[in-house]
Amino acid sequence: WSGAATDDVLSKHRFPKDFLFGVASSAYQVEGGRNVNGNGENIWDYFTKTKPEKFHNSSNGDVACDSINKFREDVKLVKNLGVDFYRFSVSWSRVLPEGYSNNINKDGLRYYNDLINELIANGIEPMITMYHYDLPLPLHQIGGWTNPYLAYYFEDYARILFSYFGDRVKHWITFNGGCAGYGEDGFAPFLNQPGIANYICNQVLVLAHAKAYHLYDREFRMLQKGKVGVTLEGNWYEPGSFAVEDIEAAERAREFKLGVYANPIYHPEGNFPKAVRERVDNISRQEGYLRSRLPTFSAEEVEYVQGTYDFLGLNCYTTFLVKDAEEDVSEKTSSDKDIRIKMYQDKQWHKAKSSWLRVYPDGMRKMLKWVKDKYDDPEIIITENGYSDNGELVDIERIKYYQKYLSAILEAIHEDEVNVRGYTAWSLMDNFEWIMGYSEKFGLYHVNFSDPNRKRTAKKSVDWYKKVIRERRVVEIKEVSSRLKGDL
Ligand code: PNW
Repeated sequence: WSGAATDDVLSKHRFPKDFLFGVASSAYQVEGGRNVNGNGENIWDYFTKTKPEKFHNSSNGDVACDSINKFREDVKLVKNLGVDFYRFSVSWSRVLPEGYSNNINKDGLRYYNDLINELIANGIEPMITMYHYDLPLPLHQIGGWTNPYLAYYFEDYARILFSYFGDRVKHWITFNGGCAGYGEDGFAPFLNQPGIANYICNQVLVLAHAKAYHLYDREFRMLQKGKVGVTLEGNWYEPGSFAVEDIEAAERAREFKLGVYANPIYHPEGNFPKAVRERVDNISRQEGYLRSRLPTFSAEEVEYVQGTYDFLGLNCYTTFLVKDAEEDVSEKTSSDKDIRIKMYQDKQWHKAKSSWLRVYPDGMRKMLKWVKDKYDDPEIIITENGYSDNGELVDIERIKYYQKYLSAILEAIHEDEVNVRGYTAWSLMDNFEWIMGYSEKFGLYHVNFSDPNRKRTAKKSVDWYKKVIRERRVVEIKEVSSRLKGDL
């Protein structure tokens, strides 16, 4: 028994000293206060009103968790967890009501200023997502993320955020996720032009991110000394069998889902992944298009975008199984056709409330290793990970989920030497879950949505996560179960 050996054994079960723990939310999902003076309309305001049938119970985020009025209480909840940082997003249309930089809403600025100061006064680091799916309506009306000028307007918006908040904010996430709602019908703006709109959006988003990054480099980094990155969907795609075609199909899925965003920014060579380029070019030709549906980056753009990161944010919830599919030329244009796969999940994996969310923690570890190998070992922050249910206060399944996924992250850190620097639980509290409205709950805190006061109550997972953070290790459920017994 040497002391060193015991330390080593112990350390494998611990998070590194400088590892950061956090908790997340996003503006439209929690803030409410959509109808206050000076606030502009965004695509969620617009579509929840004009297409209420798209949303569970026709619900909307007009009030949501009312965080616009209750942010000081929210900060108390965050503080109670003992986390290092709070990841929240700024509502673009609250700061710039029309999306453009000529009209700044003072009340909007004041809100985020107050929130940032309240966090810092409580020893919590603010981590800001600049864009979490909530595009100002006027920008949608000029084509949204299919309009290349959005990259310029995003740069202007970024400038305003860096200028007003950059003295105190040291972690910036330009974008959350990707082009949801451009290639399917399950998300605003419900464009549903698969194989076309999502690829254009993809390119514009990547360019907009790069513009914001370069702006920070040129004008803010020296003084503010923060970090800028992007958050991407980091769900894992696992081959459905050992067959070579299925192994290749899973790799194709990763490149089409994550690689199209990550490759231009994080891959040493930049640009869209080669396999994506080839397939979309070929299939576009077969389909009779006179040009590829996948936009091209010029050589200057490839260089401009490549390397524009200080860290990579990953939202990782689940795993999909992938099988190769038959080529079917008669099928109409879509990115699914381009990828040519069948995607499914194993019915044996425990299912959460959300239709897409099944528990397979090894996917987290595999994704982290894949990203490390593919993109030259970047600094990674898990910016979302969480479990949905009906909102039970005794949320044993959520604790089990977190326990398993955090163990997978520890393995990635200690066994695979992946450079994971932080972890963020989604979400601080139950909130507006996009088209699912208030029917799926991801919160550590329960919110009573029929109470005008939107009362918050800690779930059992709060106790558990607090202990994890305090002790910097994955706490077993039985270690908090004495306190749970009365409830079980
Ligand atoms: C996240 N998938 O996105 C969002 O960033 C959050 O706003 C949201 O509340 C959370 O998911 C829970 O739904 C995801 O296809 C998008 O597996 C897609 C997937 C998962 C999460």
